[in-house]
Amino acid sequence: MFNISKSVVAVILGGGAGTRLYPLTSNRSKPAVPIAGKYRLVDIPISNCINSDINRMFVLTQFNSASLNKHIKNTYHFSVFSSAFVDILAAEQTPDNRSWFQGTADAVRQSLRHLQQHDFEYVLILSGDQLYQMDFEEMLTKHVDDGADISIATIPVAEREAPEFGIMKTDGDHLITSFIEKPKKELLPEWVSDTGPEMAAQGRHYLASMGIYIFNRKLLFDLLLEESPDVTDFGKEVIPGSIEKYKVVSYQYDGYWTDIGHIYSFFEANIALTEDIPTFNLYDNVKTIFSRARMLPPAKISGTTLEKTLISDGCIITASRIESSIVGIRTRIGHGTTIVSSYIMGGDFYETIEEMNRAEEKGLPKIGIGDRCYIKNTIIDKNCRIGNDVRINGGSHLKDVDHALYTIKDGIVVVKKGAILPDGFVI
Ligand code: ADQ
Ligand code: ADP
Repeated sequence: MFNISKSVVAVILGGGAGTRLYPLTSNRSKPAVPIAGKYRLVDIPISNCINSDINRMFVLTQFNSASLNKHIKNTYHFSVFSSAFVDILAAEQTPDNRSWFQGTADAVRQSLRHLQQHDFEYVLILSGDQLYQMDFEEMLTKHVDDGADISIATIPVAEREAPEFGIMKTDGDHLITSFIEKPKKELLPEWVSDTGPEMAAQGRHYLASMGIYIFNRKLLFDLLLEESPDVTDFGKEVIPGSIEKYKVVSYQYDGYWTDIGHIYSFFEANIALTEDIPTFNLYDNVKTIFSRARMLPPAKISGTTLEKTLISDGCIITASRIESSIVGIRTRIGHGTTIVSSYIMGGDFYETIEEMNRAEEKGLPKIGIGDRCYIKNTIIDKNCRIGNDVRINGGSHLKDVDHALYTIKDGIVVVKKGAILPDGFVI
């Protein structure tokens, strides 16, 4: 029997060029993007690892933002007696490599010289932009029992989503027999699988890769350094190229899992947390989502009707109504304001009364959201100053745009970090 904490090292893919979550990633690396009011994206894979007893983790990121560093440094403190760590590996120029990570496999290849200093038998490769709670120990046990070289976590998906994923077919023993990365819609009929009666009843006939892989140590090093030193991507090259040569096995997962790598899916997954019984459970006694323990005061709310809303620590709210929304740490919201289906990320600090008065003298709104505003289908990044009587009515009637203060993508308005929207501003 293996000891999971001693035999596994996890590598979390923290993002490429970062265009998909733009503008949330214009000032910070993707793993540092705030989610669910008080967490960061990277807390999800890290928490899944910790809850699975995997406690040596590398976070690979294209650039090393101050907020990511600070978050990791202030959050994940392990005992001096354990070998646990979370290390950020940012793409770096070295004498023999002058480029950024060219893709997921290239990112892992460049991290191998850091990995090789540790003792382990298996590498767990994870995406940094997915919302799920998964027990990796179960996946690893199956990997070992099957005598697999590579295991891929898979989930049944419907026809509409299938073209966004790597789709595979397996034999009766879950051995992957063929794999296609992001198939065109017209090819889908050839890729139908038996996903079980429950999944089939939901129309989920395609077995998709979750982008979660277990590799045997030696194979990963041999593959990326000797056999295919030029491949750059797991989904496009490494996985399809390994099916014939190695024992590549599917681990089918039937729980909740969603990709949050695009503004719309990120928005939807956050708002879904406000449901009465959300599919992603933050309120679990065992599968804790870890994040930074901040010494923030309780939220203070006055005269506000709250419907299906998550309010984070340290907020000061006197709004009229907030509905199906997430309100992040230290958010201030003024009188008479209504917020519907929105994610307000909050603030990194409080302004003092003097600072607010000085800002007002200069005609600058306070940090937070002013009085009598109406905000719908919007993400407001941290430290924004939204004046009084501002109206932001996001929705599919709006065209995509990249404005200096905000963007609109798929009907979702994203107000950029630190943006100042003056009194009466309308989007
Ligand atoms: P995608 O998610 O489209 O498909 P990709 O863009 O390679 O694949 O991203 C995978 C993960 O790696 C993401 O978390 C991304 O942010 C990160 N990443 C991308 N480029 C990176 C780089 N250069 N450096 C560091 N991190 C990087 C993949 C698989 C599909 C599978 C889906 C499931 O290729 O087969 O179905 O994931 O979401
Ligand atoms: P979080 O609570 O979201 O984890 P961080 O502690 O990472 O926030 O970020 C707080 C940021 O706010 C830090 O970069 C800090 O320098 C900045 N900050 C704190 N107080 C002030 C202030 N009064 N004015 C401007 N920036 C501040």
